[in-house]
Amino acid sequence: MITVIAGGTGSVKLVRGLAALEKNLAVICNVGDNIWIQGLYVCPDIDTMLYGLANLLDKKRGWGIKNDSFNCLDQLKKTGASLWFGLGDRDLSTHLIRTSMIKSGKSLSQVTNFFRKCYSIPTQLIPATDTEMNTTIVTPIMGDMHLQEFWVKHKGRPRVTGVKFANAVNAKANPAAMDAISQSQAIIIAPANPVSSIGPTIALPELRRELVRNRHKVIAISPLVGATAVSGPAIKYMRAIGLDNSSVGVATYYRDFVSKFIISKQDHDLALQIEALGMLVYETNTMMKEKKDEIRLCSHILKLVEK
Ligand code: FO1
Repeated sequence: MITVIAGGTGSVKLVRGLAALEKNLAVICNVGDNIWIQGLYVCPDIDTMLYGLANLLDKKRGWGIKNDSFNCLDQLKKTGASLWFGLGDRDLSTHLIRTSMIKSGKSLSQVTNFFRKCYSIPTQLIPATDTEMNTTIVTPIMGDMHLQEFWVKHKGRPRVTGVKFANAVNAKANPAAMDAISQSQAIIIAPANPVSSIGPTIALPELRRELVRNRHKVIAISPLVGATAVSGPAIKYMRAIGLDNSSVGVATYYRDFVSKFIISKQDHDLALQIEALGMLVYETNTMMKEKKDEIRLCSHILKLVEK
């Protein structure tokens, strides 16, 4: 069994590639970007994974359902609601069902498994925790705000001086995630925003301890090529928490629990600095533009697992 620790869009590509090569796959999903909007519980990274694996994802946007419309949102705006979060009409069906299941006492794990079965997805999808927690962005001028407020409402513009994972210390790691880590042949950290996509999961104390215990099995792929993030505000968050804005910064963030680190060939010059953190470094083409790139990178990763 292979377990992936995942975030949103970039992670879907990796999981799709791995799923094509390995049947027994589990994905531990980020829950830090979950948010209540208009009384609905929205779980963007879980949904991106569900839609991506069900071939429903709007690949251009990287979130939501392809060919979706926004009539409900437009109508809500006509009633004066301040709606800065783009909930599509089809996507809304997920949030409506999820919210009613959660309100009737089901856990996020049960709800996620329900959707997984609806879409006939063989990969196990495990929310990192069933406890509600969220990622807070610290800005010096506008104060603390939810990650979605920072990224979507304020378009990622405010200066950032910190990132906090509210409630992570009190959140119980999902027992299924703990089992997946201990029983897997390898744990793969997807090439995702290290702070906002992977950060909330590794901030769960029990889960982090389990990763540290299994460090020899943990492989990470850097989401950076040079000082550029493949997408999103990774560099901004990394700087805010005092990390170097390069693959060395990502490796430093993961050093306690990662033993093999994959970087872009273009970052060859950083290999020695990363090795000095006690990791084996592998260089390859880490970009996944097309399906064949997903398979190529994942085959490379699986070869490292066999070593
Ligand atoms: N991202 C945006 O930039 N604008 C949106 O209006 C938006 C809506 C949205 C709705 C559902 C969903 O699952 C994701 C959505 N995202 C939107 C993406 C999301 O903000 C982030 O990119 C992820 O949380 C980070 O992985």
